[in-house]
Amino acid sequence: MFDPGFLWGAATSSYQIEGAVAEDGRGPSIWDTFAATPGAIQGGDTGAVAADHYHRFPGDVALMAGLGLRGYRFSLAWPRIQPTGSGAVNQRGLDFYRRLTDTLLDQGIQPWPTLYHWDLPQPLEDRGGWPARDTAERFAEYAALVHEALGDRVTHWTTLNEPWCSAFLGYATGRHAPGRRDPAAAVRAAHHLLLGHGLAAETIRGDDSHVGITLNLTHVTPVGTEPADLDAARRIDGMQNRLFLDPLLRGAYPDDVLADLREVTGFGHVHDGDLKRIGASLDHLGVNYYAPMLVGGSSTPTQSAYVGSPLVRVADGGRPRTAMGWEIDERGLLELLLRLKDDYPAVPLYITENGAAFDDVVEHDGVHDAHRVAYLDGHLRSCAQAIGHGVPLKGYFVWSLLDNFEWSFGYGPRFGIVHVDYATQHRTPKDSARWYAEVIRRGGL
Ligand code: IFM
Repeated sequence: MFDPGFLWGAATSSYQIEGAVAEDGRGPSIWDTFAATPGAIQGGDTGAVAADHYHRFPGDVALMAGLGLRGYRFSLAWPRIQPTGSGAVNQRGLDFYRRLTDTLLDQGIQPWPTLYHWDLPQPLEDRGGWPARDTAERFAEYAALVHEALGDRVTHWTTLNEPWCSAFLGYATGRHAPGRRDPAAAVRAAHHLLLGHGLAAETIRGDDSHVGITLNLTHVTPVGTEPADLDAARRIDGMQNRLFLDPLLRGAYPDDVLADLREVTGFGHVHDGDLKRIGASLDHLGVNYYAPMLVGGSSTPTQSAYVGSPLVRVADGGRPRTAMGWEIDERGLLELLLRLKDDYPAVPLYITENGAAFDDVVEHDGVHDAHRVAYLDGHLRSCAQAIGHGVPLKGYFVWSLLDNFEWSFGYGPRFGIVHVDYATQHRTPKDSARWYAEVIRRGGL
């Protein structure tokens, strides 16, 4: 069961909702550049306007208060604060987040900021991006500036959102900004993201500042018992989960994953002392869970985000799917949470994203998104069960508060519990928003 202090929240990210990409001194990010690349984003969509949250945040915070949210997870756009990725602060950019934070606090909503949700300042990418060690140093400098400005109002900080995506979708498959296809660069990026997290944590942590990171984790099972299937499951679990969890919570990369990755690159970019810094950095861990993975061995090599493991295929588990094509399985969340408890040192856990895109229909009397209600209900039941088994789960943020820019899929998929009409920017709480408000009011299901 959920205790009275359980943090009930909703999440968004800067580039996905803010718009105002050229206002108040904001510099370009890799997502502005990528979105302007023909063919990169479905329908040629961009985040230029998005949900116009930059201008509409007071109304959006009022909406959150109306739903009874206790926490709001948002991200800060680094290029608003340091338009070129280094040097002096752009006060107007920082002021936006000051106003947002104050408005949240006025409504009794805990601000839960993420420092980096993928919008790297373009000038840093031009100097090498995350595959370059310097980007980790720049990130720590930026984190210190933000902490200095907001540290009196924020207690819980998240450094990075889903470094797996930044590294492997950004630098290996090219599906995300900056759109590079260089597996060795992706492996270096993964390490420098973790290092950036560790360095930032050193500057932020203190009596009143707790630091976490958000990882996109999954529950991996093999499709059969053949050695190739078992090896596929080991490899995918290694790349998706353990490549990040082990350095953060055990201070070392897993040997088997290092061996898999040696096909791709050496590890000269990992310097003495890096893992010590990364491994001493967490006060809490954010878990993003959407779907499980069923995998098997393959005889046909494929290029995927799982660099170093070409002989792996993703199998069909035969379950219903969301509009993203992701299989729905709340049991996977329970298994994942139990595994975190069993395999890693205890650290408070927060579900920092969980939710689903469905093909919502706007009717004359609202958006009756029963599929989303069922999805959220099932996953919250898994959370309750996990807590019953002793998992230190302290909060849950639904993804997402608002319909928003779903990266390379553009505005097609809708994850919000609040519908956004992009032509008018009118917000309509869906049935799921009303349902979630009631869950919060009751303190559980
Ligand atoms: O929209 C994204 C979010 O930015 C990161 N986690 C997954 C979500 C759904 O794809």
